[in-house]
Amino acid sequence: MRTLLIYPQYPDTFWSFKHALKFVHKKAAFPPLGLLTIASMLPKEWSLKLVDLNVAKLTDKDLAWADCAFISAMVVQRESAHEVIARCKRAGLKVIAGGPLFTSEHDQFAEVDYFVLNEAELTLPPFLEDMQKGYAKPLYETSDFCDIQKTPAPMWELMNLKHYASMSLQFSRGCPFNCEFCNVTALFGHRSRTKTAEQIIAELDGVYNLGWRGPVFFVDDNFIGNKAYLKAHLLPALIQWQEGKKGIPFNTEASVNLADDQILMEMMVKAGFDSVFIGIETPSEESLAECNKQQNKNRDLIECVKLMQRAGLQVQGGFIVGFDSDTPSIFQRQIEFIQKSGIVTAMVGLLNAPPGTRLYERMREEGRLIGPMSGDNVDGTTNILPKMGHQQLREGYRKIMQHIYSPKHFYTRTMTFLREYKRPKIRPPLDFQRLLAVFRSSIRLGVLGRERFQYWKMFFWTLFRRPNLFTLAITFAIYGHHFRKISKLNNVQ
Ligand code: B12
Repeated sequence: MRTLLIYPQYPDTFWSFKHALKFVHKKAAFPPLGLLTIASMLPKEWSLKLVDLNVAKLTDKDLAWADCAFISAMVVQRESAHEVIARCKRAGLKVIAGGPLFTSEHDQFAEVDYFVLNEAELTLPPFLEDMQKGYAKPLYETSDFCDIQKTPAPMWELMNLKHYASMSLQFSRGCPFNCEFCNVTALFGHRSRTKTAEQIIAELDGVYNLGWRGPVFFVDDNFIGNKAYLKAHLLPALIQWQEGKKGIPFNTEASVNLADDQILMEMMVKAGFDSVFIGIETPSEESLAECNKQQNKNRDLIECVKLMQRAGLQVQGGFIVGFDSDTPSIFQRQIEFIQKSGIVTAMVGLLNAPPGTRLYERMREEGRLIGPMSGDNVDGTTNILPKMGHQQLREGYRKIMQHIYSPKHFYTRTMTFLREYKRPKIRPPLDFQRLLAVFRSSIRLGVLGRERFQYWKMFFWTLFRRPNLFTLAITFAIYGHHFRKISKLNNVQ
């Protein structure tokens, strides 16, 4: 069976990093891990070709070669997914679709031949078995969660490493918490299911042996869901793996209670972690109570962020406005929080209700659902009727984005962070592309950009005061450029 594994194109969004990737001559931030993983579950005798539309074109030759196409996507890739499916069908291919987009809205894709939904570890084997017998059904789904200790390592060799800024791998799925707006527990369960340390080391060896020398993103819903296993097994194994190697920093996603555990933070940093994405959401205790974000309540969130930064972990933060308890003062409070915390990469969005969440059910009961989600939670849209009124919420949101991404405040915040941050020992190598990025940024941002004054101020400040963080500072300047472009595109700048 000649098989295409196709990943549709992302639109130009906050997380696409499109305007930042140009500086380092990369085409996409991460490879499509879901497709690489299912590739390892397909029969060994099949011929496979990966086409990630974010880094390459789907050619007529590809379509003429193939018998079938396996497609994976997130909601944000909806439009491109429709186009890809239509092309595959015109070329006479059988289309098999799975992954988050199709799991949440398969009824919108009439042209797909077979839906293999939820976790492929459970749904793909029965599909393949039925297909080989000649009577595959149109839909395979499950409400069970698989044992990821049986998940095979992704088939890294299918991708072209040089197009990506970071690699990704997955240690765990699921999250012990129960936030009202989050669909992680519905999709992946409450219990943190972990791979073994041996599996992760084998996966890391896989990318390392292919020649990867750059950052690796652990794409876990909550990396610290099983702290005991981390401390006893995974982190010691990672610390040992890093010995004698250069330039493989890690980053991940975790809950804010990471700040309570100094030993865990120290071990993570020693293992190579240099940044974590944390769902901070809001400085309002009422709104935290409303969405049941227990782990963020009754604590000094700024101090938690600083503790992590001082330990050597850059904190990237998710923020939400539009909770029922939010009053008009929330916008200024969010601005002050973000500026004070030194969270440079602040993902601020309007409250949305993803299907499958308790929030979605509540909004439906209250008659406040107004349509499907856009899939991009930083575009200033929402699928619910906010209590404060859409106009006021949108205006307040625009005020936050204008403030935190204006050159003056963005660079001030970056310097707040650089003052606090403990430089990690494990850093990506300063290769030719990164050096070129410094040069490109000095022209694009320092000469042509409207932030030229702030750019040079930070450039020299870092050079003299925090020289070890110089390339990180330049990376932030480039991110700022991307975030401003996206805000403009979303009409919130
Ligand atoms: C890494 C990640 C990203 C990366 C993307 C990397 C990439 N190239 O794919 C980044 C940081 C860019 C990202 C961004 C966003 N993400 Co994201 N992301 C994740 C995360 C944490 C891990 C994804 C992953 O690699 N998983 C590991 C692989 C092995 O799992 P998988 O892809 O799901 O594949 C499994 C199954 O789905 C299935 N499968 C997948 N594809 C296919 C295809 C076929 C044919 C078959 C049979 C089976 C199958 O089999 C696999 C094995 O079980 C997930 C949460 C999660 N735990 O999955 C969210 C998640 C995918 N993201 C989500 C969202 C909403 C976003 C954002 C909009 C913003 C946000 N809130 O994060 C942006 C949009 C992207 C953009 N460019 O604008 C949602 C998607 C919801 C949806 N229904 O689409 C998720 C599920 C998180 C959530 N809580 O809702 N994200």
